[in-house]
Amino acid sequence: MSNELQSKLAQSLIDGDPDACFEYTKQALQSGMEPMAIIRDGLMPGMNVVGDKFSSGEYFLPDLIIAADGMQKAMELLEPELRARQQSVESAGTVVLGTVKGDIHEIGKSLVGTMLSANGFKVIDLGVDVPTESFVAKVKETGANILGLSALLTTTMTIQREIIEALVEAGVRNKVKVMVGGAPVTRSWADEIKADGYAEDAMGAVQVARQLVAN
Ligand code: B12
Repeated sequence: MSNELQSKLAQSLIDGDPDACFEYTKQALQSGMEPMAIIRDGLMPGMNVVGDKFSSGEYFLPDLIIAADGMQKAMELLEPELRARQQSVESAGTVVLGTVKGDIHEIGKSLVGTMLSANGFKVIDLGVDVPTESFVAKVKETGANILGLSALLTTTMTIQREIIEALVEAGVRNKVKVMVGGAPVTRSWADEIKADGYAEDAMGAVQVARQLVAN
C-alpha cells in the first residue's frame, strides 16, 4: 500500500477522527489495496500507537473509545470485502467465539470471526463479556469443533483458564478444541492453561483452526 495512505490511516486513528478513517479506508479500497493489508499496515499500527499513548498516560479512555469507533467504521467497509475474497464452498467446521467475562474488547474478536467465516467456518459469535457458563452451554448445544476465546486484558486472560476448567467439569473438554488469543495472550500462556491452539492474529487463527479440525 502507498506509504502516504498507510500513514494517513494510522494518523486518523491517532488523531481521533473516525470520519477521516472511514474516508481513507474507502480510498484505499478504491485504489485496489487488499483489505487485509489495510488492516495490517494502516489500522493496526495506528491502534498500537493509541494503546501506547494510553499506557503512558498521554491519552485517556475517551481517546481509546474514539479510536475504536474509527476502527469499527473502517471494518464496516472491510468486512464485506474480506468475505467476498475468500468464499469456501464446504463448511470447514463450527466455531463458537467470544470475548471472555469482564472484557468488552470486540474488534479483534470480530476480525477473527470474519476471517474464519470468510474461510468456510460456521461462526457462532457470542459477543463480548460472555459468561463462562454461556460458552460451555453453547459448545454442548452446537457440538462445535472449536471454541475461540478472546481476552485483551491481563486481568481477564485468566478467565480463559477458568473456561477450560469449566469444560472439563461439564465433561465436554475432549469434544472441543480450544483456541485462545488476544493482545496479552502468548503461546506459553496457551500451553500453561492447556489450550489446544493459539494465534497472534486473524490469519493465524484461520491456519490454527484448520489444523485443529484436521487433527
Ligand atoms: C480499542 C481499545 C479499547 C476499546 C474497545 C472498544 C471495542 N469495541 O472493542 C475500549 C475503549 C472500550 C477499551 C476499554 C478498556 N481498555 Co482497551 N484497548 C483498546 C486498544 C487501543 C486496541 C484494541 C484493538 O481493538 N486492537 C485492534 C485489534 C484488531 O487487535 P486485537 O484486539 O489485538 O486482536 C488481534 C489479536 O489479538 C488476535 N486475537 C484477538 N482475539 C483473538 C481470539 C482468538 C481465539 C485468536 C486465535 C486470536 C485473537 O487477532 C486479532 C486480529 O488480528 C488496546 C491497545 C492495543 N494495542 O491492543 C487497548 C488495551 C487492550 N486496553 C487496555 C485497558 C487497560 C482498557 C481498560 C481497562 C481501560 C479503563 N481504564 O477502563 C478498559 C477495559 C474495559 C473492559 N472491561 O474490557 C490495555 C490493557 C492492558 C493490559 N495488558 O491489561 C490496552 C493494551 C491499552 C494499554 N496499552 O494500556 N479499550
